[in-house]
Amino acid sequence: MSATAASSTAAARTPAARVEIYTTPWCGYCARAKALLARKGVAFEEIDVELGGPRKAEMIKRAGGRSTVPQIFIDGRHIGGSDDLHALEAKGGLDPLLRYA
Ligand SMILES: N[C@@H](CCC(=O)N[C@@H](CS)C(=O)NCC(=O)O)C(=O)O
Repeated sequence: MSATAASSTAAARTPAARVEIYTTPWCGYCARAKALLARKGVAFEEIDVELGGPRKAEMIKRAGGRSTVPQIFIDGRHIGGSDDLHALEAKGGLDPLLRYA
């Protein structure tokens, strides 16, 4: 593959943004959100809130009261859940937030 072709695929680029995703292990929406990020070559920090506790409380506070998983943050900005992430991607709003190098 030429360098030009490689750089035209999202997976070949490296986003600079910090992506955090609060999840639980058996959550289909979480899997869907993580699959989208993985497809785009986005590294993310995953925070498992299955057991509740302070990280779950932190998630709800940061998400403005939303308690479903996943909750996704890019550079500290609340994106929402899996549907929100996919909607953002569909309208072309995700890549600018990811700050691809
Ligand atoms: N529309 C939401 C749905 C998320 C959702 O329903 N997550 C489930 C787990 S897969 C959940 O948190 N259920 C617990 C609850 O509804 O309180 C999204 O796209 O993220």
